[in-house]
Amino acid sequence: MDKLTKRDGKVTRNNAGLINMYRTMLTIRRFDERASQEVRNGAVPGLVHPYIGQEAIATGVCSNLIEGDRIVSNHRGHGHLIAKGADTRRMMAEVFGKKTGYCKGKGGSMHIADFGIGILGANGIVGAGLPIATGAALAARLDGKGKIAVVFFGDGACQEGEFQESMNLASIWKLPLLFACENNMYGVNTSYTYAIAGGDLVKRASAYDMPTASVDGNDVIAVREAARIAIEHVRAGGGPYFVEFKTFRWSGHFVPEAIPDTRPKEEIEAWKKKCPIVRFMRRLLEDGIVTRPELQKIEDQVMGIIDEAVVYARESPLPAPEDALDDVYSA
Ligand SMILES: Cc1ncc(C[n+]2csc(CCOP(=O)(O)OP(=O)(O)O)c2C)c(N)n1
Ligand SMILES: [Mg+2]
Repeated sequence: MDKLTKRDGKVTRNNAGLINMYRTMLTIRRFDERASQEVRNGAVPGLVHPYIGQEAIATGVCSNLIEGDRIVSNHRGHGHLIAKGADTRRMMAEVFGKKTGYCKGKGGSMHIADFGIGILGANGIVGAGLPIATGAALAARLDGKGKIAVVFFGDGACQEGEFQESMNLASIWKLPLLFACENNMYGVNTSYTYAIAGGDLVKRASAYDMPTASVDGNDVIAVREAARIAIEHVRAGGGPYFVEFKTFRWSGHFVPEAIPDTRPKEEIEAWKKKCPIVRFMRRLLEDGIVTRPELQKIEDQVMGIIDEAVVYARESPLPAPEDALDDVYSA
């Protein structure tokens, strides 16, 4: 394996950038650990879909984005939002259903959006982000400023009609869109090997006449490199690109654990050994990018950010009953 300190192809492995990616991955992990804990403690109305185990994907992909690029997320969206720069205090407040949250406490975890920084929203409807991102990519093309859209979606979303429609339109119109498919092997408890005809998402995407790749989604450097190649193609006007990131979700489908997790225990344990954060931390240490005390400092900073977000969320007011019909589409 190449040392991270060397230049490899066009990837400039700048130390600050690498450390920043590590900090982002850790922030995502600690955010979702804490949000899950707060749900279990009863502090949160509703539920959360933890992104724990998949942190390398949002982090590696978003590290290639520039101002003005847009992302569309899904129900497992906290990681995408943090990697694109969302404010963790307003995110946590939304998870807590508080007035200071991104949707004034009326949307919850699955509806967080921040248009100002290009986050067009998480989404509770499986597959629904795909046509939104296709529209965003069309808008980017019409604007002519070289911006792109990225849509994050799971293996389960590939069985929705919106997947087929979006892939087709993006291809015939050559839209600047990256399809970032997070294949975490299951949709709830259904294995993708059962749910996907032909068993191969890349083959399916190729049929829409776009370039494809399939990479280890638990290796942030591999993710970043695959996304860099794809985004370069997309930004240059080459049309859409499909990348499958193979990964695994550590938790049950959502927290609280109302649905029994029937995935094989050995499979879960085997994937935990491929923890994207531990793997990246080892590389950073081995290649002399960080020292253990520096890692501890990052851990302390991240815990401080998460503690602050929880205090902010706890101390914020609930939305007022008289505001219930404001900011909603129909009443
Ligand atoms: C249209 C639609 N069908 C079903 C559901 C219920 N549901 C929520 S998440 C999910 C599984 C999605 O799997 P995948 O896309 O692989 O994402 P993952 O949860 O694995 O991250 C299902 C079936 C839904 N929210 N929307
Ligand atoms: Mg899945």
